[in-house]
Amino acid sequence: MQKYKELFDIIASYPRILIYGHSLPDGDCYGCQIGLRNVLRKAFPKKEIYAIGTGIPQFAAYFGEMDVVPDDKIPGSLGVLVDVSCLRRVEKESVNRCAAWIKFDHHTPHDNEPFPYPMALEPERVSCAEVVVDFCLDNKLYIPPSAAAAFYLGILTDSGHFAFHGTTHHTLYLASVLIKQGIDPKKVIEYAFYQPPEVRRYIAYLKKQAQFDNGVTYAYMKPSDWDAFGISFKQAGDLVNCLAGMNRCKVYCLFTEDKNGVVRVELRSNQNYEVQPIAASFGGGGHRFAAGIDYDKAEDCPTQAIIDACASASLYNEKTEE
Ligand SMILES: [Mn+2]
Repeated sequence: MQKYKELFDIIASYPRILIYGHSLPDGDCYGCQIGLRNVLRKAFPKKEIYAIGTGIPQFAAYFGEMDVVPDDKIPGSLGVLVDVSCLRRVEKESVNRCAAWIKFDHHTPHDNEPFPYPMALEPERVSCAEVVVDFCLDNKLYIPPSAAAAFYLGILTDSGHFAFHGTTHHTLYLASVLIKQGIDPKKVIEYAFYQPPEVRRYIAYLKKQAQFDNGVTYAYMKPSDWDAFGISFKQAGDLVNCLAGMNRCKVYCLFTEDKNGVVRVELRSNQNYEVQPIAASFGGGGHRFAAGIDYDKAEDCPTQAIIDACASASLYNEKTEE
């Protein structure tokens, strides 16, 4: 594909490549960063290629460590964004000091999240890892087993074990290509969906706190709620999918407040109600059926207004598109 070739040529023209992802990295973001780094290191052994950000520390021993890069290495580098819509949403602000930028992404585009640089943006994909793997295949790049495992992690987590809207025959095809590279799919699943006992205990509590109103399942969790279980803000905020099966709801949403007042809002629908326009109307973003909003201060989070907006979410009719 022409755009994959163009992105490859840009990567080929820089001596140093820095791969960035979004804040609170998930399996898709981390998997794309590690996977693309390991592919490019094989393709370009003379270049310096780094994955920058927090990654998922508890996965590092199996899938690979993130890199720490001295500040003076940033200028002159190509910044490659994966699974993130725009520079503002990148986890590490050093991205702003790169010489140029490209991205691989699958977020629904929005005017508030401009990216006026070369990119492969494919919002119909259930995971960004699929975009990156297709880029590798199209350019005939060797995918080492370490990269294949990381990409497989990305596909598995963003597709919810191949269950979410956007999973296609091509998703499964790419999964089979990755497995052929010599990965252990069972091991990747064990990592991807492992929940420590304290998280399982918190999930039981979270479900008890959840409310159901006007077709919306929701819970607002304060620091005292999750801290008592010995889990982190990120672990607590990642659990929106636990609310999915509780009621037959249009939309389910999880509000998680951090100790410093930050509120993370996650909106989902498994009944084809569009949540991305709702998130965007409150300054957030994401995908058609999975989106989020962040607030720096709890008092700025209009909890009831968000719940009300979810109650009047519109049903997506695929037939009217294309
Ligand atoms: Mn993703």
